[in-house]
Amino acid sequence: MIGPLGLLVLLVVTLVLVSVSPVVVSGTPESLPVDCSDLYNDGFGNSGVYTIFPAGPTSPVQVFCEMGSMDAPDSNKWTVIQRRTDGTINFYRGWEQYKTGFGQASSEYWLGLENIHLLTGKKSYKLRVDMEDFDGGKAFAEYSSFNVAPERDGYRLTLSGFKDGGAGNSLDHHNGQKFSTFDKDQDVDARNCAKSYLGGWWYNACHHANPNGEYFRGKSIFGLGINLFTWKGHTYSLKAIAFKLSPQLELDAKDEL
Ligand SMILES: [Ca+2]
Repeated sequence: MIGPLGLLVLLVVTLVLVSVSPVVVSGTPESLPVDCSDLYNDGFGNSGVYTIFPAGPTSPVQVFCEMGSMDAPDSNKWTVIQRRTDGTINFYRGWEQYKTGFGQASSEYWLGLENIHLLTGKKSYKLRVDMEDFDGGKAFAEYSSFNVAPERDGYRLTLSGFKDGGAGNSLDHHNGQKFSTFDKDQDVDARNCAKSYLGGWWYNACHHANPNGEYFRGKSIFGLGINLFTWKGHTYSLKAIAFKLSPQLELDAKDEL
């Protein structure tokens, strides 16, 4: 027979088992950070390089997170998917590289089409594109919605909700296009746009924006540089450009009403 002491021991053991079991369950794929917003909510408040898991536990990938300032805790937490700053990384690469990603999260990189596609499938994102010229000028463009389709649909780009930060709507020309590289021509032009303009991009016929073009310093040959037609035209290559995603917030939805 179990006496009162035995019952107490049994109760304590049961309570310990019940309270311990959720700890064992944590660490499941659902709890891994998908983007920088998740990391911020997990207590990581500083901007910098972090590991995220847009494709699940077996596929960690490094990104740069812009967490904003401590003074504005409700500001957007940006996951950088593309960044050019100084020309140290070669962006004239083939399909496999654009699919899986390349470069360094601490400097210049491309997150990879598969990762970007998986991200935009997990949450609804807005896109911000920040850019800078060689005279200290800055501009941006924002889109309230950004989506990249699966590879079987050519990683097709869908954008909407343009908001002008002085850079103009150059990306509109690329809305609805498939992604092209020099070894996979999916553009609508008779030429191979990626070969003609030295990048990998959602080329149309061919571009109003060439963020993955050759890194020149300012004035350069038509269309070959990091161009943004509606800001600096086709013969000026930008000093810096970055594409970043942040989850659509309820706050933004209210703002737009
Ligand atoms: Ca073509």
